[in-house]
Amino acid sequence: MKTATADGMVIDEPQTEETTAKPAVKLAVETHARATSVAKESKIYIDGKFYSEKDAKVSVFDHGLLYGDGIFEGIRFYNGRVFRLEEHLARLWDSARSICLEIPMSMREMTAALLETIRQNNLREGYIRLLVTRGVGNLGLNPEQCKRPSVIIIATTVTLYPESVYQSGLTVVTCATRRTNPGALNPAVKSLNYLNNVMARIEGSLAGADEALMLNDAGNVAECTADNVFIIKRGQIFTPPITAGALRGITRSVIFEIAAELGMKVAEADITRHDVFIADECFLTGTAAEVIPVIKADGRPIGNGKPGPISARIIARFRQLTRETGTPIYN
Ligand code: PXG
Repeated sequence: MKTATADGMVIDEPQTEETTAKPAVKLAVETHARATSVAKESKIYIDGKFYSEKDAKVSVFDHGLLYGDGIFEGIRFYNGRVFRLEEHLARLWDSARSICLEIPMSMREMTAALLETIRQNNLREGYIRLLVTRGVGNLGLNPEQCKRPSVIIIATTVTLYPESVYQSGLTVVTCATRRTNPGALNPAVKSLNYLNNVMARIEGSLAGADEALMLNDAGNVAECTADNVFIIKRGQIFTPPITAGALRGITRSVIFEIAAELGMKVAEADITRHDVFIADECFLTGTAAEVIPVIKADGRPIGNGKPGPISARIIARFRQLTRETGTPIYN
């Protein structure tokens, strides 16, 4: 059954018939209900319609799947408000322009679709994954065959790290996998091709670290696999410039604002591993990770090996901003 929303979007109602396959072996006694049996199915937006998780599918000929040809955003919402929505959409449109992809709706329509997706899922706190794929084409990589890009919006809950890690801090290692050279694929484009980051993430995990520090071709720090990097030395805050191969992180830009409020300035400067080793404090920023202290890099404790006081002040202010500002979802 289909219902139209106030925004004119069509929603596929969840099917009522039982579609789950019967288990091959039925347990004689169910001692307690499993979480999966009561978990609410999320509703996923694909090209103007909402689908249940099991029906939310894309074509195997979508170039997003075949070539990682597409773009995405990860966006958080807190306390019934979407945090920095305009900035995320502006970056999405920049990514699209850079790869010659035409987003098949206006920014206003995208905002309406995104807010409606959160409402459909009855969430006040969570994470949005917004994708625009090149769309369905043939097996050739030429995007001319792809007639229409697809828009997918997934709203879910998220806890990347437990609260204790924000208190105790993360460990990082430098990985051998270099951040892609901007001349090959510019890291400023938030594309669906994240294999470079995935490889770095695997290296970090194999080395037993929480995150991996990625260097650029010049050997300077670019960023971590899904987060920007900041260091603090003698009361001054530094972060690599975008030209070092860092994504223009939305959380990164919030740190610039918070620093100014605290009477500090963030210098965009090339940073080496040495600079990280001798830093007094270090923290990472990202939509999913938020602002999180780093206490060890390549086995060297940073500062006294504990999250630093300036990082703590920045984290506190960041949390306040996330709870008190943003685009309202309900009203
Ligand atoms: N660098 C890269 C490479 C990223 O992908 C950031 C920095 C931080 O940017 P924002 O705008 O979020 O402050 C990102 C963020 C995750 C995850 O699970 C995050 C990203 C992509 C994929 C997964 O944390 N993007």
